[in-house]
Amino acid sequence: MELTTNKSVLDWISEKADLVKPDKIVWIDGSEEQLDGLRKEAVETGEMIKLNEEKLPGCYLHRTQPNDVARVEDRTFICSKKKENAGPTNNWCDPDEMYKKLYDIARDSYKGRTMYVIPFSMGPIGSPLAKIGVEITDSIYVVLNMAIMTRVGKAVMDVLGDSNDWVRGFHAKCNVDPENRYICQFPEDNAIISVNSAYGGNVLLGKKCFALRIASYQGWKEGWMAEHMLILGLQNPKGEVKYVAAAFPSACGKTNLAMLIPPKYLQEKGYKIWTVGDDISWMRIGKDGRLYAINPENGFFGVAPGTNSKSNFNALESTKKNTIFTNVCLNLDDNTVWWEGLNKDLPTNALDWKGNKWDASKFNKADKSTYAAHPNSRFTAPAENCPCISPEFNKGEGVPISAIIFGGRRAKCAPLVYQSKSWENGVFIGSAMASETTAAAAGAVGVVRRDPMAMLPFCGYHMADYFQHWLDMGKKLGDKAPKIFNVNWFRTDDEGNFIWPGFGDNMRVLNWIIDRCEGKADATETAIGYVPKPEDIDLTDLDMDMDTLKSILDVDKDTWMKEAAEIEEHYKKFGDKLPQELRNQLETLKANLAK
Ligand code: GTP
Ligand code: SPV
Ligand code: MN
Repeated sequence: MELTTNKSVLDWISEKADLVKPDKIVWIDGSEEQLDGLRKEAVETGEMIKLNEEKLPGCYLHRTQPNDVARVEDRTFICSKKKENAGPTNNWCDPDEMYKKLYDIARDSYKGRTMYVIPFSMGPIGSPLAKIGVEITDSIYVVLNMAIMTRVGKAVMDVLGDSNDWVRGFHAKCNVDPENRYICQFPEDNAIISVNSAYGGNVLLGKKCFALRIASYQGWKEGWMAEHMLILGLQNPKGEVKYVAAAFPSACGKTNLAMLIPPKYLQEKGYKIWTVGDDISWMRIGKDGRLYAINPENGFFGVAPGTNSKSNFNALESTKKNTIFTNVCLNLDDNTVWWEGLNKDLPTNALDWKGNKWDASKFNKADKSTYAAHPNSRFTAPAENCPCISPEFNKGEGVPISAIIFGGRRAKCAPLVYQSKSWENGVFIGSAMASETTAAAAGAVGVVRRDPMAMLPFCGYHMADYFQHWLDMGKKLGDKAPKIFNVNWFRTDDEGNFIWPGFGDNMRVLNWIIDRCEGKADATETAIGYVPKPEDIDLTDLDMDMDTLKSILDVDKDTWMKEAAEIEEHYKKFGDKLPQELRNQLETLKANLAK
């Protein structure tokens, strides 16, 4: 049954149905009854494996094609009418040409299949910060993931009414051919088309395609921001909660920081972290002039490897019911799941992420081909499962942001934490951010690349316009702007070991950040910004000496001279469009380093 009389929606669906020729069309109404029917169907066809109902109630395992395990940046396009509007950091194609190519690929591809129509809301249904989309797909896996990651069903269409303000998401699995795989955004048409993939960020179109690529463009036009940021609330012993948003590139620690459990001595004092979001933040200036953020998602599509009861207790808890696991290892002994870093009990009777018998005795940490779970294997878990989900999570008005944090994986160079000297200087730091690449995207891992604001793969328009938008937002916010910081949990020693313990101990850094926002902590002014006095990072109960701490707070002039030269190179890409303010910031940095 159709869930709306909205003509723009119905016309779009019938147009797409004429193209792909499904056997039937099914609207996703959001009912548990309907979703359960789909789960059963997916188990019958082998698309999903039902896991141990006692140990993992309502949980399933899904395996994707081995050639379809991550986002594909080289096949992701921003199809704005003018090439200039996609900018130098995006792949671009003329929209008419791309529509034709994609329609030719998708034509008749639903024959023998069902077209599922998923009405979804990014953000609490009816929230002034929320936006609506409709995704059509021929994959039950996509339906079931979208039902966790977003708010789906009839209530969404009721809020939409007969408005034309909704995002069109068209997914066709086709035959998952990597040579014909395309993930295309058409920002001026509010449209997304994804073909020949069935994996995560490529096909859960509410996530990166809408909530970042399309939404960043909408935010630019409408005066708000869509960012690749977690949102957390830090509660102090007085019970006050301060909110922080942090942008780290994919697989660089957002989910972990968002769900952090403070070290014991801080818990005992009364510190606690509340999770609002772990991946995406939509932010608008509120009536009081401050920046307010919502998490547009309703679940976590988190990295499985490395998640355990110590590193991320709350994430692990979130996956214990009603969760879909993708590309992890299946433990045949008790029909549960396993991944590298879950625990030390390597399963002896198991299938690896490809479904082949796994030989634990051949496991070699240095050789990823011996792993049981894919390095980018994931869990899709409902946010409501998270023990530390913020009481503000479902509130449509969002939470006021006190601090914005940028960060990435840098073995050398960036200190543990530093504060920008101003909003403009913070935008400079974000625009120059670099990080080592991870398994979240297809391609080489561990290569340092510039990833401005962790948005390189996700900005839906010209990145120089995006920088200018950040600068403009800062002007509007004035003295109510959040303070901007940079962190790096990933400095390594000569043997390549991480120096900073990370995870829960990152709370020590968050506390310094909040203290700085409140004018309570001192700092040393350096060429790059304000660095903590070593004695202001609390090392209680930590096996770390002052000299080691000093070594990761250090700003090495030679290293930073090289860094400045690389930033200059990076900026060349943007030519004349680079905001003058950022050029000035770079000149100031160089001058400070030369002093
Ligand atoms: P996406 O979902 O891809 O956007 O990733 P994310 O930014 O949410 O990253 P996530 O929190 O899932 O962490 C990715 C990997 O980094 C995991 O293997 C973590 O164990 C590891 N990690 C997270 N935080 C830390 C930290 O503080 N220190 C160290 N050394 N590793 C960390
Ligand atoms: C990321 O890569 O940043 C993710 C996973 O959060 S995906 O949804 O695949 O983009
Ligand atoms: Mn992400």
